[in-house]
Amino acid sequence: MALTLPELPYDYDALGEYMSAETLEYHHDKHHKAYIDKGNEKSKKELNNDNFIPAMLDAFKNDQGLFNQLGQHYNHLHFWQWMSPNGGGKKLPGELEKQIESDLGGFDGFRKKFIESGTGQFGSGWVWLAMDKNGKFEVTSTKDGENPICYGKTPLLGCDVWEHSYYIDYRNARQKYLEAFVDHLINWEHVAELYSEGQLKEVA
Ligand code: MN3
Repeated sequence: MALTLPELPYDYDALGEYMSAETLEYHHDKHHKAYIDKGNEKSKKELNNDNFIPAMLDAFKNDQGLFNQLGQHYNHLHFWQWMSPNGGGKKLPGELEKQIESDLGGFDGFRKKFIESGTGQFGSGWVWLAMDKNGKFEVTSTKDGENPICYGKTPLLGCDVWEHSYYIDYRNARQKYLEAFVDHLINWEHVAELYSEGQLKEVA
């Protein structure tokens, strides 16, 4: 066993004009696959889904070259699931909506912060909705392949702001891409799942 590339959870053309089949073919089949191949190649031990997150955190401290691949594998694994056809907008599951209301000023506050943070991330990286150890939500961005786990936080939602994620469909208009992601693509059900798993972890 080694890390493998999961299939997309929808057809390549399922996200319509918001993210084209051409983007998904390059991004999933080539970019994500390359992170997996290089991660398997660089790792001194056999990686699998169970030992992968501890290996990513170890590499974050000790092996930047390996971390780049493993961080990006984690980020993309969820990125495909953080989108769905007819997603996005204000249709938030109840518990999630309450927490976004109290910590971020509701959907509108979240939307503004998420788009600003993603637009403001200089160079390649990711923008996140994350939960800290006290269960408080925050919007943050990270560079390159980093993610909130590296900083002891739970990622609930992430959007890839590397140019390979939007250049075919939006050219250099990163803000338009982020607006489309928030308004039409976010799979809130997956965000809610990660939120309840994160709450369980805190109790345990
Ligand atoms: Mn990417």
